[in-house]
Order: sequence, then structure tokens, then C-alpha cells
Amino acid sequence: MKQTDAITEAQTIEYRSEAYRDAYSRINAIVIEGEREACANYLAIAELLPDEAETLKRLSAMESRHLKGFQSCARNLEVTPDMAFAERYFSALDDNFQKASQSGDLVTCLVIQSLIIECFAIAAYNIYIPVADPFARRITENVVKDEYLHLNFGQQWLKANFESARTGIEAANAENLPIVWRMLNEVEADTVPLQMEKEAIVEDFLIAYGEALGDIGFTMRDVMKMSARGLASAPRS
Ligand code: PL3
Ligand code: FE2
Ligand code: FE2
Repeated sequence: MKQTDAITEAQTIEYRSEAYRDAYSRINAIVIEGEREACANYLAIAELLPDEAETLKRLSAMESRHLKGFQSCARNLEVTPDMAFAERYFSALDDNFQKASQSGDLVTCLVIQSLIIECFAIAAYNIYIPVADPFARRITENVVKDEYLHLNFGQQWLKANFESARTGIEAANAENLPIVWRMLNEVEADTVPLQMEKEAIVEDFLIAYGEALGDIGFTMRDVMKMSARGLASAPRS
């Protein structure tokens, strides 16, 4: 979509309508919960990777700023985020992260947080920015820049350890990517009043995730196979 089209389109959205604010109470809560978990997850990763603890604590602090930024977006629209919904929404992915972190499985932790969740965030935020209200747009533009750094952290570590991490990355992908496809289907209805296209989010996710996997060391064929994991079995909506 051309930038000018996006701006014209964004101006036609009734940010204060009941329908918009109702959908926003769930989407915004998902984002807040995602940022809250990301904040905790980087601290958990720091325990497993003491050499990088300083950097990881910085990433965690960024997540806590993101969390506050998105809370202010809800306040600005006088929306109460539905946090109980958001916790359920993330529970399958979060359970897998907790299991991995408790068993010291650093590779799985990095795949879930730095690759999968950050790519999901990057895709969603990029699609949201052109249709966001002006207040939320400014905040999300700044947040998304950080998310690329977070993706890059995991990407660089997994690339440097590709030989030993390879099978672990594949296993974590197989287990967790299907969950993300289900999560995307679950928010589809609520992205409509926000004028976010699910297809565009999927496309952006696949680009960011595929580029990361390719840079880490996977062949194009591997990338295709891994990205499609769970896509076909995800319930159609
Ligand atoms: C990691 O830094 C952040 C993790 C957040 C995950 C976000 C998932 C987004 C789902 C769809 C939301 C659309 C964006 C709208 C922003 C209010
Ligand atoms: Fe974040
Ligand atoms: Fe992040």
C-alpha cells in the first residue's frame, strides 16, 4: 500500500467507536502481555547466557518501556485492556518458553522469544503503524525499531552456534510455529475494525522469519519447509 493511501485510509477510522475500542481492548492487551512476557523472558535468557547478561538486561528494560508505551495507547483511547484474555492467548507459547528455560534449553528460548515472538511483533507493528491513531503511531514506530534489535540478538547468537544449535532450532520451530499460526487466526476478527489485514501480517512475518533463518545458516529449502510448519493444519477462518 502506498504511504499516501495508508494515511487517507487511517483518517477514515473511527478510533473512538464502540467497535474499534472493543477490538482494541483485546489486541492492545495481547501486545501488553507480549511485551510483559518479553521483558521477563530476556531476564530468563540472561540466566542461561551470563556472558551476555548486560545486553540481555538492556533488551529486557526496552521491553518494559514498550509495555508502558502500549498501556498509554489504551489510556489515550479510554480502553481497558482485557488482560485475562491476553494471558490465555499467550499461554501455550509461554508454557513452552517456561519449560525450556527451566530445563536450560537456551536454543529453544531464543527461537521462541527472539525469532518467533519478535518476528510476530515486527509484522503486527509494521501493519498497524499506517492505520494507528496518531498517538499510538508515534509510539509503535519507536517500538518496532527496538524489535529488530531483539530479533538480531537471537539471530546472531544462533548463527554463531549454528552447527550445534541446528537440530534444536528445527525442533523448536516444529513445536512452536503451529502455535503462532493458531494465534494469528484467533485475532483475525479483531484486526478487522483496526483495518489490519491478516494476510499482510502473515506476509511480513514470513519475510522477517525467513530472512533470519537464512542468515542463521538454513538453506532456502529448509526455510520454506520450516516456515510452512503448521500452516496447513491451522484452522481456516
Ligand atoms: C516483543 O517485544 C513483543 C511481543 C508482542 C507480540 C505482539 C503480537 C501482536 C498481535 C497482533 C497485534 C496488532 C498490533 C496492534 C498494536 C496495538
Ligand atoms: Fe517489545
Ligand atoms: Fe522485543
